[in-house]
Amino acid sequence: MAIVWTKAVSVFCLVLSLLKLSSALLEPNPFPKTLKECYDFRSYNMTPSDEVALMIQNHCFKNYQYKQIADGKIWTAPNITQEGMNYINSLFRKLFGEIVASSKSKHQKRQAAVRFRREVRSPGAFAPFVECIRRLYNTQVSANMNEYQAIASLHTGQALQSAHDGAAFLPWHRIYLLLLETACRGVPVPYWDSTVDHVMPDPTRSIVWSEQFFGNGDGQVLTGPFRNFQTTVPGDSITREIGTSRNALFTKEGLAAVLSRTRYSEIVEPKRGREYVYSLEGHHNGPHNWVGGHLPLPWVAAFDPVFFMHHAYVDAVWEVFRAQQIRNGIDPGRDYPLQNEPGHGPFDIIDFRPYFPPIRNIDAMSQAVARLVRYEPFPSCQNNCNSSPHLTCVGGVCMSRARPAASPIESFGGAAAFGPSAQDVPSQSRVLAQARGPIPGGERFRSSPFMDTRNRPNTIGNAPVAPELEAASFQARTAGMRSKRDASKILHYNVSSNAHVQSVSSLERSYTNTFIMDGVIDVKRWVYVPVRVVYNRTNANGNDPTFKANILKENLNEMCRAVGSGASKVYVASNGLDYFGTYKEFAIIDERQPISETTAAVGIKNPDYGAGEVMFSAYDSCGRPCRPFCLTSIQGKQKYRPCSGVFKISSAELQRCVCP
Ligand SMILES: [Cu+2]
Repeated sequence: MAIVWTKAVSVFCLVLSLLKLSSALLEPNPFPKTLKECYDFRSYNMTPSDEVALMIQNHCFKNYQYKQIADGKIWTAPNITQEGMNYINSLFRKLFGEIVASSKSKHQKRQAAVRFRREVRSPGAFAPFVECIRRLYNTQVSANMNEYQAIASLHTGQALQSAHDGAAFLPWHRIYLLLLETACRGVPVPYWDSTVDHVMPDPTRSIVWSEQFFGNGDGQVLTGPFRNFQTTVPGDSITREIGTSRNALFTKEGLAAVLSRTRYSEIVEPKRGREYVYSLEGHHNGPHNWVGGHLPLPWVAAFDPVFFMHHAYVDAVWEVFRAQQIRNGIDPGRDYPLQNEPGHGPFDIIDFRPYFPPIRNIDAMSQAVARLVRYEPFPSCQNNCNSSPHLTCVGGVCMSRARPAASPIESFGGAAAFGPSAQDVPSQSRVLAQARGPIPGGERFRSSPFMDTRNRPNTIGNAPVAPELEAASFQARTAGMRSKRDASKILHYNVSSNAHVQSVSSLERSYTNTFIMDGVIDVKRWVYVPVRVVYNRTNANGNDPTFKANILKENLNEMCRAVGSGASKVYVASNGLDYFGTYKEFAIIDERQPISETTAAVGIKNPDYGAGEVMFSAYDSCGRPCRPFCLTSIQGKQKYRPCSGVFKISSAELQRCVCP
């Protein structure tokens, strides 16, 4: 292993933004007041470190953006027609009627209609759900959208921030599942227990990836009940690439780790370092990433119905946790963290933007809501794997059966599409997926706590892992290694988890941007600004305390290790302050040089679509932030000066009228 960081070094990289542009004019601006206040407040009386600096940056920006959206200054929801809104509103009305009835039934001893969710492979569990999903998919709400797509569209935009990375994750998705069941007139969503796939020698062989269940898992979905499903982007057919991320499916070890905790705050995000292994949301990320294709991309994940079956399992795990809390004398309806990210507070309205149902996060934690659902116990050898013909008891645990070898999808390419030896043989589904290019879906879910070394590299070339997620995944890996031991102490699982550290260089990967601006995917709304990146390597005795690295040296070695060439990435991002849009690009710098300089082209709002305000930020592959410098004119001389990184974007023509 080549160790590039022979001694602790601190990095001082400068971002130098160019002033003049062909189509847009940028004018340096100070930080918006509330953003500045957040930075000041968060960094007050604190020993600055680079790791903390990036966290403060992210937190403050998220906070600011949330306020901007709440004030109606940014529009994030996808284009949805009035008919679509009416449809969703009618579903919410029905659901709230049921919740109200359920909250009264405790006193009146009246049983509300209970949705009995069963494992997807249990006899009779899957067919009624399929029937409903296909009905919703074949019913238009408006010319450009069917009922299923209208529901899937709720899992996009700003709502994603209030639905993920925090305590509201579980209540939000609980309401979401109930909403789909309301659309299905009470037909329950079956849950997909992927731990029974994980214990297979090769989980990609599972029966669920056959036309009997979810359809094919390699490329565009061409078989099974969801074949040829599309998102609302024209021509965007749902795609999968199972077993090609580094993440493991849901594991017994992950389940045991979550259930080893007693308080809600212990199993919800944000969790860093070794505590990540207790995060239910963290383990939920695993199957999203493992399935690949659309599922790892929050903006479009819900367009694949596998999303809902996976989330029903996550909800089931939460329900087991809640039952355990009740036995321990904790009221799960009141056990909520005190400190929360914006949108995740107990009294924040549950965020289904552009619909704001009259229900708060804490309300969705109530037993009145929980009582609407009952779960079949997880398949175990004791319950004969719920009598499923597709599960078998092996070594004390239920394991999924493999799909028949001659599954139709595998005959498309004339050979098996799965398996290590056959993965290069193109199947029709794979060829179609390859031809369509990257999915315009935004950033990925964070990496899960456990990795699976059996997984193969992604060959279709979908959107790669975003840089900050790479860093998080390092922490997750170390956490995973440690608590796997903790978890096995608790429950003595005998199953090999196949979860090991896997090191993959990300240098050759590109970053795929979403081109989503104000809820619309459109490349014309973006223009590009050249940003100069100057990477200045000084030793640890450098005299700038702000940039003094105090991350452990070993961590630096692991996190920031280059591939031996000395080349490393610096990420440059633009974040809209008064529009909803993020763009990220990276520049390759040479760490062997004392000073390395390069330029990255970063997308910002096209001023043809109106003036805007943008903030640039940059950080290296270790998460150490850069300092922005702006080109300013002082007494007729062009000079770089420290600045906020915030710019006003206005059109060049407009500017010409003002300046003679
Ligand atoms: Cu989600």
